[in-house]
Amino acid sequence: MNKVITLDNPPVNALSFKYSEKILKEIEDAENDPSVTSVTVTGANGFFSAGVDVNDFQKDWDPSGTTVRDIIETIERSDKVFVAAIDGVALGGALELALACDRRVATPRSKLGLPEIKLGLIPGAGGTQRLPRLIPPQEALQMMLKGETVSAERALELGLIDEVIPDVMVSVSNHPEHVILSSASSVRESKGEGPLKKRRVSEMRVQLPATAQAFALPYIIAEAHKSVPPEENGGLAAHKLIDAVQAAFELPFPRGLAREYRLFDELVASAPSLALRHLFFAERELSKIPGLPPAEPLEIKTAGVVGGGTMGTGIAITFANAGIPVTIVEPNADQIGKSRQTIFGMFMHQVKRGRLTQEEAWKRGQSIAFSEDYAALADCDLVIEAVFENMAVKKEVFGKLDPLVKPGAILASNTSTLDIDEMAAITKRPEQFLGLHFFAPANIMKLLEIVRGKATSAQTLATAFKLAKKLRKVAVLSANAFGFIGNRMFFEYTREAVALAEEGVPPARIDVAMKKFGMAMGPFATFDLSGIDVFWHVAQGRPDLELARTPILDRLYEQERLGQKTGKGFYKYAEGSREAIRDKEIEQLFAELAKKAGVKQNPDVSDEEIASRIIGALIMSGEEILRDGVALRPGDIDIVWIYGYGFPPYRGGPMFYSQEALAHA
Ligand code: 3H9
Repeated sequence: MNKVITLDNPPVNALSFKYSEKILKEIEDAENDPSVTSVTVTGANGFFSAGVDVNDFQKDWDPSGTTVRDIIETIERSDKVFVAAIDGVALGGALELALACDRRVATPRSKLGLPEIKLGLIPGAGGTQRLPRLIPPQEALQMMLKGETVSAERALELGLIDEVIPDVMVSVSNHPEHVILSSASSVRESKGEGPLKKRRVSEMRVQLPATAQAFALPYIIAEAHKSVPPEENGGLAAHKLIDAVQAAFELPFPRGLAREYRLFDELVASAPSLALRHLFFAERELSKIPGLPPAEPLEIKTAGVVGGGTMGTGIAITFANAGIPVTIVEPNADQIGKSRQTIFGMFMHQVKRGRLTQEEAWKRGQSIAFSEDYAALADCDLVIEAVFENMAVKKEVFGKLDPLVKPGAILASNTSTLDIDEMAAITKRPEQFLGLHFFAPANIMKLLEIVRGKATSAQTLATAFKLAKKLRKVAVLSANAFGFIGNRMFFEYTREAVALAEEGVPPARIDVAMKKFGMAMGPFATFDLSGIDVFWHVAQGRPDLELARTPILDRLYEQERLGQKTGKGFYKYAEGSREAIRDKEIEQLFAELAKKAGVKQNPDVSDEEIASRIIGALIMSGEEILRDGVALRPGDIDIVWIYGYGFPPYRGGPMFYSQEALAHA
């Protein structure tokens, strides 16, 4: 008789300590029941399972209690045949459980992966030892290093599963026998013969590609180490993962497994993993808004964008990518031409890269329409304004839009600093008004700040969060305050960088120190990328801003040193190149300005001191934002800085970093 064991622990069937105990007991019962000859493990709630419950690591991870490892060891010892029947997501410890079974089958919609690296961990229930034995070892290594899922179809190609089965699993709980019959009858060794036999992955040998010689192993391992960041810069888990896979190549299974367990248990307590787990939970908190009454989100079926500049075009591409038809209103025919070209170029690039088929690219391109007339937006469910960052201009846009766009539709501004309420007041629908602050390039950057005006309704906010998910953005709620969360902090961050330059530290050195800290880009390189004029314009409107009081912005603006776009900013750029070249002129300019203002020179600071001053300013600003209620939680700020400003994820974001630093002070 076949016994079906269903993982059923809503929402995602996570294998917590407690739930693992229950499953272990079911498996032991099956083991002790002589009438049971085979066991099918499957999942309920539309998932196989998301793996081990990440909450368990937050407490004291105690592998001596019952974990998925015990379940797997029991399966491994059993003489009965185990089949993993996967429908939906099978991740982490759950896929490791499937790897310990004798057969694996999955429905076409299933996704399988070992994403532990994204939490700063490695697979810790045999995954690093079994996967390289089951599928080509280099594929196994890459799959675990990237932490990405594979489709059922790809899993079959790789040999990770034995068969893709149709939708039989969907009805598994109603017809438990059906699954094993279906899978068993279709996964026989040779069609139509005999019952399933044991086939333990742990007893297989790592299969090197036919061309590889014995010496290929050390080469593969050495190359892998070279391909990941250094241990101290976010690469800790990756290096440990490679060590564990090396053990799979070189050691007998039990010894390799012991090494994996040890490395995993070490990583659970490591600083990068704590930081990445903090971000995992922070990201899932984002849409939980305390005190907000529940509201049914509206469906956004069509969208409009006012302004066909870089930002408007990027926003339109984002909608097209999500399957939402979008109309760009742009009065300038030249600009329409440029926008069309950007869209065409971007989709062609995707086709060249093999990310989109020609047909799909064409379809997406066709879903972006252009018009010179606001009336084309009358039937849109949402219209986003992406015109010049100036209050008068924006008010004029909303003054025209509001009477034209159908009642009930949402109006949004893509402003990065301006007052949402002032714009909403122009319209007769302040409840359906909010800020949707995309980051440039809008079709690439994952961050979206949702800015809540004083009248923005719960339904409008719920719609924005739902839309963000569809657009594949990470949405963070901000109150309506100057610069919202990200840019307000960015001004403090850059002000401190400028202060250091005024004290005689070359901008290029400051950037190097910040990159060493882990920032994706230094502050001066960011100035040059965004355009000095952008900051200069913001400063004109906010003379109270400390950054606005530093004379350097005025001087650069006067000299038309606007950054990459003019070939000169805080760096020099060769014609057509984005490579920043250190520029002594800038250092002289800083020296002159400092002399005039009587700023004491102190160029001999260490890299650590540079980072600690700049990050310190960032943290102070974050604390202020929390006090003012602009951000809901420290974790929200962390997410903004990770996804919008290139803060290193392995440090958990500025607020988490400061909390950790305090804890260890
Ligand atoms: C591991 O397995 C270690 C082993 O190798 C070794 C052990 C010895 N734990 O994302 P969603 C919650 S490490 C706890 O909004 P979706 C999530 O917090 C683990 N909770 O939905 C949320 O809760 P709430 C390796 C989890 O449909 C709810 O489920 N596994 C876990 O967009 C819905 O989540 C991973 O890293 C979990 N493992 O996406 C998997 N997973 O409603 C990480 C989810 O209270 N998870 N929750 O806010 C995912 O990738 C996605 O959540 C998933 C669903 C694709 C499953």
